[in-house]
Formats: sequence, C-alpha cells, structure tokens
Amino acid sequence: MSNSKLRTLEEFIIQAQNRFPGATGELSQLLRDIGLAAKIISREVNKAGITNILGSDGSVNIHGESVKKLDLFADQQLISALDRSLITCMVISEENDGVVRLNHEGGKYIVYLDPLDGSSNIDVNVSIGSIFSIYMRPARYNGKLLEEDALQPGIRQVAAGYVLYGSSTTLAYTTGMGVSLFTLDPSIGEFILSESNITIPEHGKIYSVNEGSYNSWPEGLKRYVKYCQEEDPDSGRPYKARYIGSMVADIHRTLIKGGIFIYPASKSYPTGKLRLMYECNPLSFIIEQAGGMAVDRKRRILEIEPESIHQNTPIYIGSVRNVEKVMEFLEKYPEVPDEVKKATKN
Ligand code: P6P
Repeated sequence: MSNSKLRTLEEFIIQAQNRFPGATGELSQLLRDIGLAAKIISREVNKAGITNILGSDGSVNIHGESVKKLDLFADQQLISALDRSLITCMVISEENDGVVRLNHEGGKYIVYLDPLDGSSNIDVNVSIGSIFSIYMRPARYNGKLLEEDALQPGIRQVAAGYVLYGSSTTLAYTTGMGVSLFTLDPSIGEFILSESNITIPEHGKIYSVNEGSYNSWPEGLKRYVKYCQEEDPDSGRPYKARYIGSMVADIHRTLIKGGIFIYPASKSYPTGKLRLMYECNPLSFIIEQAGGMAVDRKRRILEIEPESIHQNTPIYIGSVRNVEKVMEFLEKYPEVPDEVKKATKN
C-alpha cells in the first residue's frame, strides 16, 4: 500500500471526530493516549525475554524501585498516559484493588483497564493483551466524584477496545460506530488502519473453551460441546477446538474467523472467572458492534447492572448462531441439582 493510502490511528480518530461537529476532541485525545501507552507496552512485551522484565527479579533500578513485573509496568504506562491528558477522573484496573483517582478529578471519563490480560502466558511466548473500557462520568449537582459513579452497565460504554501483542501488535476499538482494526508498524512507530467496520461471521466452525473443566460444567454446555464434536458435514461439524488461554487472543480469532468463546460458571468459579467490567463488557461491546452476541447465560452481558468493580461473570460470546445454539442447549438441559444427581446414582 502506498504511503498516501496509509491511515494512522491518530488520523483515523481525528477524521472520525470531525464527523461530529460538536465533538470536543477529548475522547479522541483519550484514545490517542491509550495508543501511545500501547506502543510502549508492545516494545517491552516484545523484548521481555531479553531484558529479564519477567516477574520481579528482586533487583532495583536507579530510582530505588524494584524492577516491575510486566503487568504492573503496563498498568503504570496506561494510568500515567491517562493522567497526563487531564480528561480522565478515575481508573479501575485489575492491578489495583480500589479505584485510582487521578490528579485531575474534574476529568469527564472513567476508564477500566485490564493492563495485561493473560500475562501468565508471556513466559511461554503466548499472545497477551490490554483491554480498555471508557464511560462518561455521571453529572452530579455538587460535582463530587463517587466510587459508585464507576458502576455502570456495559451499554453505557462510550468506547472500548483491546491491544493484542502477538505475531504483530493489533489494536481494535469501537465508539459505537463499528469496529476498526489497526496494526503497529514498528519501523515508523504508528498503528496503521488494517480494516474498518469489521464484521464477525454470522456462524463459525470453531469453539473455544477450557475442556479441562468439563466435569464442572453445566449439563447444557457438556451437551453443546458433544454436539460440536459430532460428524455432520452439512453443518460443518465436527468444529475445530481452539483455546489459547488468553482472552484477547481467543476473542480476536473469534472476531476474525467466527465461532464461540466460552468461560462458564463452574464449581471452581461459581460466578465465572472473567471480570465483567474490564474483560467481558469491553470485549462484548466490540463483538456486538461487529454483529456478534455476548451473554452470561440468559442475559446480554452489556445489560448486567454491576454491583462491584471487580465482579466476575460467565460469558458465552461470538457469532450469533453459535451463541444462540449453546443457549438452546443450556435451556434444554437445565442444571440438575447435586442432590438429585446423587439420588439418581444410587
Ligand atoms: P483458564 C488469563 O489468565 C485469563 O484471565 C483470560 O485471559 C483467559 O481467557 C482465562 O483467564 C484463562 O483461564 O482457567 O482457562 O486458564
């Protein structure tokens, strides 16, 4: 592609903003800040094995700080980028128990972060990702900023996206007007538009779930996975099983190729393992904007009213027809209470 046709993330964001004459440019600035932090994180992730930034190795740098683990490094980079632009009042991140109030409490945005999702995989060079989710701060007559201001359902996100640090570094984001994909060109340090208005296939032939937890699954999910494995050439079954163990990578593949990603409630995780506010909501916003579907089992993920900033949720997400099919099985084979199971065994 000739240079004249290349569109950088910055150019794309500004052009998108110009379509809204009333836009103040603040959301554009916020997205550009996240893009900058992503470039810095990408550089560190891609040389982690060489610079021994894995884990905390106990050494101290010239400032007397212990060498940070990569996920804490990512957390710091993203939070300081958001702090610099003075338009974010509060950040909630997987790496911090409570909310992080930024110096400029007047900012109009609240940002959720999973700074480096799947970071346990980096030791074995498996793709990992950063996830962000952006809300407007609710207006209050006294202008106060309360922690509960962060408890908003996913349908109120103004923007969301992820960065995938894989064979290339890819950034995907949406502001509710479709999903655009960018690929980092390290030679010029810019994210270059690779696809705008991407759509997820209506049906896919890949199912993605950790089958090691099979015995603790809901009955309907066990039946659905057996359905995926049956021979039926007309419907393209048996489907392929793919599970990377890094949600951003599994969701990105699902966005591109279609299919379904599942992390159910189970005996080990009765309310699911994945976090609603900074994993499931932003990735569900992306998948819905691309024409897909995301539910916790019965409810649309984006309509879940959050009760706490770190709460978990089960998730079934991907192509519409695949999600609808698993919901059919969950409906048809409702949970059998343990005591009934025991009674029928004897
Ligand atoms: P399991 C990574 O730790 C993560 O939070 C997600 O990125 C990933 O989808 C999931 O957990 C993997 O969990 O239990 O299959 O190892």
